[in-house]
Amino acid sequence: MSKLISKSEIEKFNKDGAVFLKNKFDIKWIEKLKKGIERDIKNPSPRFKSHTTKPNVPAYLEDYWTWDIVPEFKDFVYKSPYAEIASELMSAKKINLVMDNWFLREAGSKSSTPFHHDISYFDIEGTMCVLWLPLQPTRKDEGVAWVKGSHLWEKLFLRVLFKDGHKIEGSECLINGKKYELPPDILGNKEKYEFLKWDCEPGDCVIFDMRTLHGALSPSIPKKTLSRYTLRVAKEDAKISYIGDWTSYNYRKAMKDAGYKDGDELGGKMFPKLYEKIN
Ligand SMILES: O=C(O)CCC(=O)C(=O)O
Repeated sequence: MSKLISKSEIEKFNKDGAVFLKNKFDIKWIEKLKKGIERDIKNPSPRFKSHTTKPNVPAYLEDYWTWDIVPEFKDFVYKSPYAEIASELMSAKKINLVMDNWFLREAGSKSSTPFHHDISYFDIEGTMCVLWLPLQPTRKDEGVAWVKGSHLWEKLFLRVLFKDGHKIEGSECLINGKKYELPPDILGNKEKYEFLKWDCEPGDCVIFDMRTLHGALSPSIPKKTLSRYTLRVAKEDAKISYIGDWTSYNYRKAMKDAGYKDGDELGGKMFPKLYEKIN
């Protein structure tokens, strides 16, 4: 029986590929994550980057895989209600961490999020979901929009770089029997799709399926600096699955060095267990 979310929220997540959840996170978590971003910006990981190519203009910034170096993020990952909420949404017995990120669009930034789905960026397959947690009030046109139902298309798309220009990485290919295609031109064909987007107050969030396409739909330029924390987790069916070199990121080496092999279940240092259902 679900305790933290309703049956209709679970149905929406399964049917639409993204669900808006009102006021699920205490404001203390929001304040903590903002402090985490401030700390990270002062002392970023080697993965920190700006997606804005022009110098001296408001930027779109990101760091990722910092949960074990920023104490505020570690606290959120292990102690916030997210892992349990995710277990209810995905009917999971067990939840393991996949990866965290934060994104920050400085006031006036013209850089935006390309349409993509997260599944292609990870050497993991199985049932996974993503938390998108805005840390300031964020109007629906200032954030991200989700393509309703796109998690059920049974398609895998090549990854798109967030850097201005939104270059597609690699070319169509077949890996481990799976076809990776060019992503559809969502912005050029908006009338073909149904979009989901929500106004969010601090404490509200969107949780979406790892396969759901999402990106910035509107060219709206934020008047205030906006940031969000995102966190990917997996159900017990998830396994390590190294995909093509077109997705080679610097953490694949860390995964291989730590001994993760194709077909391994998630666990250990990089993908710790966050929640397990009792009985
Ligand atoms: O919030 C953003 O700016 C981008 C989030 C996103 O696309 C993701 O986490 O996959």
